[in-house]
Amino acid sequence: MFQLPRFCNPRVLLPVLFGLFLGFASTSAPAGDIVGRVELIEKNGKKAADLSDVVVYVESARGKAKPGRDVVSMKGKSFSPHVLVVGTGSTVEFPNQDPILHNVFSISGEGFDLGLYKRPKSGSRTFDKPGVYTLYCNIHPQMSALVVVRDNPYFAKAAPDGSFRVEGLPAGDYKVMAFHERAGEGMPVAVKVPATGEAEADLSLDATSYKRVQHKNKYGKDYSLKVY
Ligand SMILES: [Cu+2]
Repeated sequence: MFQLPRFCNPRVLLPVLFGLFLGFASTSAPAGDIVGRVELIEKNGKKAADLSDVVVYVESARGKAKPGRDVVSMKGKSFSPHVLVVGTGSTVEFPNQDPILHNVFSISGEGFDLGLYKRPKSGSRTFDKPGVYTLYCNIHPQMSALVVVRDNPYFAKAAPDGSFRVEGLPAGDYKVMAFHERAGEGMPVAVKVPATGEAEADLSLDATSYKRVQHKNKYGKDYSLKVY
């Protein structure tokens, strides 16, 4: 009698096909990471010891940022985290964890004003446009925060030692840059990301010409001289 080859037997063939299917399903588009280290030269010419407020991001990259939800809390008359990086369309909550009133506002871009509230209330803002938003409190001049909004998903914050990893870029040529509030944006560094693995980039920021300027309140006036 005619016999089918053994691999046509469903008991053999089905597991093989299923295995192939799983293999394809787990194969996503090839992607590599950008890893490196950033340094920041302060006004006194010394290297900054804590780089955790540095944001690293990639220019000239396709791919839309995923909107997320993030939190910047107000505690002990301070915003935490001081620097946040998010994708366009993300909503940031600003819970007040202090028993005193705070008033988050920004004059960056269109500007916004969340008004006065205290614990346990919270306010929020959705950031639809890329950019760097400086946030203040209208009561406490010492309070400030930055929200960096990016329109592609390739960004990261540096670790305190300056190391960073931007994950999951399709293979290609990119420009990677760093930003810090005292230095602004540094010079872009060109990298070639492989289909798998890592590209390396070392970035440098210059804060030697930074001058601290006391910002105004939301009315464009000096803060009250009362010490808070
Ligand atoms: Cu405040």
